[in-house]
Amino acid sequence: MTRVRAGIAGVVAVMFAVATTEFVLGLLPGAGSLFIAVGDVVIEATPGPVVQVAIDAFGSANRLVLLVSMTIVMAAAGAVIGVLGLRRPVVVPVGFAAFGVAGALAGLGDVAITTTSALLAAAAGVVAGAAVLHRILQLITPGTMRETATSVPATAANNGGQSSTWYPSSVAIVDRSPATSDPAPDTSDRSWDEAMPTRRRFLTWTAATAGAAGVLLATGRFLQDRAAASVARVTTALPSPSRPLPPPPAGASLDVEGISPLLTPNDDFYRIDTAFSIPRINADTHRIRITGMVDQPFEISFAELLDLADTEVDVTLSCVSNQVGGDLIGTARWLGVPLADILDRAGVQAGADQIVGRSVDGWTGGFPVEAAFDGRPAIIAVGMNGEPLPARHGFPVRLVIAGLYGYVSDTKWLSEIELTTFDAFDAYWVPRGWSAEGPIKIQSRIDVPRDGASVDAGTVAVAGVAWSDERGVSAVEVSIDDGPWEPAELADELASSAWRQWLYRWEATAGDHVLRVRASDADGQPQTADVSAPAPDGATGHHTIRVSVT
Ligand SMILES: Nc1nc2c(c(=O)[nH]1)N[C@H]1C(S)=C(S)[C@@H](COP(=O)(O)O)O[C@H]1N2
Ligand SMILES: [Mo]
Repeated sequence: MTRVRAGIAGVVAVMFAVATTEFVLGLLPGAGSLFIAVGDVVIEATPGPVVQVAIDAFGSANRLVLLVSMTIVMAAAGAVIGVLGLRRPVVVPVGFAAFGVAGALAGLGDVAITTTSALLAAAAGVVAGAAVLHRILQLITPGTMRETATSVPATAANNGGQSSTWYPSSVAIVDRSPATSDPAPDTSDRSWDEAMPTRRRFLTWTAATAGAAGVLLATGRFLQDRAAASVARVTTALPSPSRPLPPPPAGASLDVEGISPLLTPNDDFYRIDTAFSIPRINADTHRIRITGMVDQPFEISFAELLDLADTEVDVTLSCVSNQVGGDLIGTARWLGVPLADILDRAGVQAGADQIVGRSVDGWTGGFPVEAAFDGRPAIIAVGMNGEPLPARHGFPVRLVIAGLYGYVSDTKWLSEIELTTFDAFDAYWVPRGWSAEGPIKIQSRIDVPRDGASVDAGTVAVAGVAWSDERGVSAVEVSIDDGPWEPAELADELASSAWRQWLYRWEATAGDHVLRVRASDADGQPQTADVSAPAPDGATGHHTIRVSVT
C-alpha cells in the first residue's frame, strides 16, 4: 500500500513541478514553456520517417499526441522516483534535479525563453516537486511520525525505539526545516496532518498538490497568453494608410438580427493553426527574408514593413476544413504592404511558380505566383480591423491573399517568403493529403433562422452570407421544401474579395419546413448541389436547415 501511495505521490509531484515552471514563466517577461520546449527538442531529435508515421496516424493532432506521451513518460518517471524515494530519500532531489536539467537545457535552446527565465523556472520546479514529494513520502511512511516526534525531545522520546527503519530519522528531522511547504502552522507538537491517519494524510496531500498544480498551470498559461497579446498592443503603433478604404457602405450591411456582421470583430474571428502555443515574437527585432528564385534576396524588418504599410483591403478568410454551413470563416479589414511591391524589389525569376510563406514555427503555405500580381488583394499584413494583428492571428506579420483558402496562403507569424516551384516544394498540408492549390469554392450560409429553430408564421427574415473566390458573388437564391429557387436580395458589395450579406423574406406557413440556399459566382454559375467533404480541396453542397413554424 505504501509503495502504491509513494508512486502516486511521485506522479502528482511531477505535475506540481511542471505546473510550477509554467507559473514562474508566466510571471517573467517574454516567456514560453519548458514543457513545450522539451517537446520541441524531442520532435527535432526524432527521425523524419517516425515523425511522418505519427503525422499519418494522428494528423494535425500529432503535436498533442507527443505532449500527452511526454506527460505519460514523465508521470511514470515520477512514480519510480516516488517508490525508490521511500527507501532512498536521496533519489527524490536527484530525480527532480535530472528533470530540471533537461527542462533548463531545452529552455536555453528556445528562442522565446531567456536564459534567466529558463534557469529560474527549472530551479523553482525542482524545489517545488522535490519538497512536496519528500513531504508526502514522510507522511505516508509507517513510523515516520514517531521518528519525527523523536526530534522533539519533550513529547515522545520513548517511542523512538519502536520506529520502523523505512525512513531514516535524519530525513524526518529535515522535514522540520522551513524549506517545506507546510500548509498550516503547528498548533501543537504534532502538526494537524501528522495527527491524521496515514490514508487521510495521503489523500489530503495528494489532492491538495494536484489542485495546486492545476491552479498554477492555469494561472501560468493565462499570464503567458495575456503577455503575448499585450506585447502586440504595447509595442506597435499602426501607421495611417495612405491608401485608406472608405468606411464600409451602409448598404453593405443588412439590418437583420443574428446575421454575421460584415466585418468580424477580432475577438470573434475563427482561429486555425498547428501551433500548440502561440509563437511569441519580438517585434523590435523581427525580420522577414525574401529568398529562393529571386535576383536580389533581402531581409526586411517589421519596422520597415510598418512604414510601408499603406494599403487597406477587405478580405474574407476561409478555412478549407470549413463544413457547409460551418463557422471557420470571417472577414476583416487588413492593413499591409502589397506583396507585389516586396516581390518586385527582390525580382522574381522566370520559372518560379510558387510563393511559399514560412512561419517562425516552420509551418508553410504555398500559392501561385500569379496571385501576387493579378490584381487581387494580396498583402503582407500588419493590421486587422484597425489594430495590430492579435497574437493568435499572426502578430507581428502575416500574409493575406484573397480568393485562396488559408492553408495555402495566409501564413501567420511570417518569417520568410520563398520563391520556388510547385514541383520543388510541398507546403505543410500537401503531403498530408490536401490539394496543392486551394482556390476558395463558392459557398453560402443561412445565419437566421438557426437550424432547428421555431418561428412564428408570417414574414420571416431568412438571411446570411455568401462568398466565393476573389471575384465575388453575383446572386443568392433560396428554396423552400425543395421548391423552385427564389432570388434573395443582395446587400451592396463591400469588395469582391469579401463575403456578401443576403436576405430572403419568407412567407412562412405553419408546419415543418426545409430551407436551402445557393449562391452564384461572378460568371453566374450557381453552386453545385453535389455534397463533398472538406478534404482535399474544400466542401461543396447547399447549406440546408430545418425550421418549424407555429
Ligand atoms: N503559421 C501558421 N499560419 C497559418 C496556419 C498555421 O497552422 N500556421 N494555418 C492556416 C490556416 S489552415 C488557416 S484557415 C488560416 C486561419 O487564420 P486565422 O487563424 O487568423 O483565422 O491561417 C493559416 N495560417
Ligand atoms: Mo485552414
